Amino acid sequence: MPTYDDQNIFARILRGEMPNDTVAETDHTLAFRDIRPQAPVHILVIPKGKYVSYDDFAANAPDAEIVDFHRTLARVAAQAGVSLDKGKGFRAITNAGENGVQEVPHFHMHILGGAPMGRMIC
Ligand code: D5M
Repeated sequence: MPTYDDQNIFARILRGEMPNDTVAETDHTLAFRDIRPQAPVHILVIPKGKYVSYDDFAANAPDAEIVDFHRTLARVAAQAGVSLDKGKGFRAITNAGENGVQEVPHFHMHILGGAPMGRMIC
């Protein structure tokens, strides 16, 4: 697992060093709008803990942080009007590492919705 880089942009957001458009916050999780939206709704959900990628988070985060992360993601999707009970659905994805084309090395999931996403290649 790569070493966590304290200077990555999401670490700076969590330290309050960078502005962001927060939509939800809990003790363990922060959700904010993506600065380069690729869909009408494009929100990033990140743990406050220092996890490089999905596999780091899933293997090493305490259960309470993992549960809070997923509950927050679902709540944010509902608040944004894209959950199945409020809207027409969404895509939740994470990019990990070089082949996943992960730009920011702090684990995050993208919520994408508000329009049909198109079929994925697999
Ligand atoms: O995607 C990283 C995502 O993070 C990409 O969609 C742009 C977004 N990004 C980068 N900097 C910011 C700031 N400052 N605020 C909000 N969103 C940001 P990935 O390829 O999954 O690592």
